[in-house]
Amino acid sequence: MLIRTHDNGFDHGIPSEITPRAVYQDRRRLLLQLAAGAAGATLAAWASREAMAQTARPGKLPALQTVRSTVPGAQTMEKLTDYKDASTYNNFYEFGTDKSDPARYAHTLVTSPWTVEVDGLVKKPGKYAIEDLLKLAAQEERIYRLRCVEGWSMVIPWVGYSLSNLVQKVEPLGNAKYVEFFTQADPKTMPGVTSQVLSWPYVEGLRLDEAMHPLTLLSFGMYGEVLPKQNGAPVRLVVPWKYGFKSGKSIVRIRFTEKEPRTAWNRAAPQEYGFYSNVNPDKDHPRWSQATERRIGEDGLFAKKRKTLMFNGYEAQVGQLYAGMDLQKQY
Ligand SMILES: Nc1nc2c(c(=O)[nH]1)N[C@H]1C(S)=C(S)[C@@H](COP(=O)(O)O)O[C@H]1N2
Ligand SMILES: [Mo]
Repeated sequence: MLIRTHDNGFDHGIPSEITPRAVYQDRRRLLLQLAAGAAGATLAAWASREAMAQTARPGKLPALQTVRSTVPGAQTMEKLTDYKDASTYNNFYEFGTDKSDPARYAHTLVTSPWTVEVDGLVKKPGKYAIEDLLKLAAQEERIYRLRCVEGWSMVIPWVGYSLSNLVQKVEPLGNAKYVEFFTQADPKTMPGVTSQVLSWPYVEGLRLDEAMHPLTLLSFGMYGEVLPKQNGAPVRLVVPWKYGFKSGKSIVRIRFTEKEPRTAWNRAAPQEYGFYSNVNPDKDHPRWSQATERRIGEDGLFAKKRKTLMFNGYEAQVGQLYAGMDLQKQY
């Protein structure tokens, strides 16, 4: 019965609101005991997922109503990264280059009112208030791995919907081949924007078919709540088969273009960061290997690192997007 109830993945809901704390803590203990006794890695994974589901929503920020995602690849049985790690170990250079800077300084970011402009090669350009964008499609919970180019990774229950919902709504013209994402760059509220470390605003890009892929998530939340500012509130991208830097935070404009966009990281170091930036254990960064990674919160600094998977483990879903391409040259 335990297995039947959870074999579709992560049943999130908002258990902390509907289940008294003592009840779910007891339930968690029972499930962990059960997992330990009955053994079997699969059952243990299920049980720990269940335990996580009972505690995942940290309860600090407004909750988001979600439905279970049916997109292939949007569920994983891996252990979730603790919310604390996911919200305190960040890259968001607009607030500084240290991993702890975003959690410390992002409180100054003003996320309301917020609008996202959609323009370029589309039939229906427009400006979306964040409230309207949020309601464009059902909010799904999707558990994605995100692997940073620096060699660490996390497993996060994101909330959002496929970017394709928005793309279809604005109707790209026939000559639109790429999508360019511009993020907020306000020196008054983002202290890092006065530094020279990148050219601002932070720009990212996807090929139109990548942007249309069902796994490409326009994300408004994580762990059942709206995004913390340090994770890219109020709206960011999550592209799970690409290195983390492709997942632009705090997006203000989405432009459809014919030409491949110049991205912020490609501008800063073209030898090191190509346009595609697909996770690829066989293509090293010029200064370090990409073959392994460290899972934040699980693999200690001295633990043997885990192997990085082609396309971050999403090869079955996205491999065909790159059929015939030389991934050593087009990285
Ligand atoms: N606007 C903006 N978006 C950004 C970045 C940034 O510096 N600025 N850093 C990227 C990098 S390098 C990573 S690894 C991820 C980290 O996302 P997380 O902090 O939510 O895990 O955000 C990406 N999005
Ligand atoms: Mo990154």
